[in-house]
Amino acid sequence: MSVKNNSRFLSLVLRHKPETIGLKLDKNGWVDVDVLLTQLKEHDREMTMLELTEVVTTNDKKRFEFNDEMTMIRAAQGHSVKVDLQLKTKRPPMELFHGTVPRFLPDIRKGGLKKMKRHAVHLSDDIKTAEKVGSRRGKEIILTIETGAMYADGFKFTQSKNGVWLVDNVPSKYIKIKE
Ligand code: HQG
Repeated sequence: MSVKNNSRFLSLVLRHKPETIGLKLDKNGWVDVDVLLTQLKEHDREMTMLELTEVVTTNDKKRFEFNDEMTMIRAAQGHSVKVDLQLKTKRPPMELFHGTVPRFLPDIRKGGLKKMKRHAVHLSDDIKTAEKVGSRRGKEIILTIETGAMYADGFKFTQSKNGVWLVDNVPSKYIKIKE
């Protein structure tokens, strides 16, 4: 199995469907590394510790993280299962970006950005990342979010270890749409 393939499968089990290989994430999203390797093997997705480490260190978006002792692993963000990542709230820059596609704009204009199936709305501090995120679904549109104003109004922001900014929702009044 290639590193990319392993990474995709880890995203599935560490963010969305741990039950696929009989795993249970703890309330903060962590899984014991030995248990993970055992369950992977039992479900014909065997990975060595070396291969697992390779996925964690080479992953383009640093999607996974080990604890300091490397006995536990979790996804850094992007979950659809309920987890509390226990991230500290943090003051965001004045503006952050979100990439989406035209077909979602009417609903976003009406109801703002919602977390949909994930645990939070994902924002980035660079336009390039937002372009990449949006272009997964079609011709991307970049939304500029007035996060400084949101922060002043009491919205809580966190930043995952891999740099993604997370917020529960973004009302439309803070969204500037460049078309
Ligand atoms: C849209 C991937 C209608 C939102 C990416 C987005 C990112 C609305 C989609 C990370 C809406 C949700 C996150 C509303 C938001 N009405 N549509 N009110 N509010 N939307 O995948 O930000 O490879 O959950 O614009 O690269 O696209 O998984 O979020 O298009 O980093 O690591 O609903 O996921 O990373 O889609 O992507 P998603 P996202 P990974």
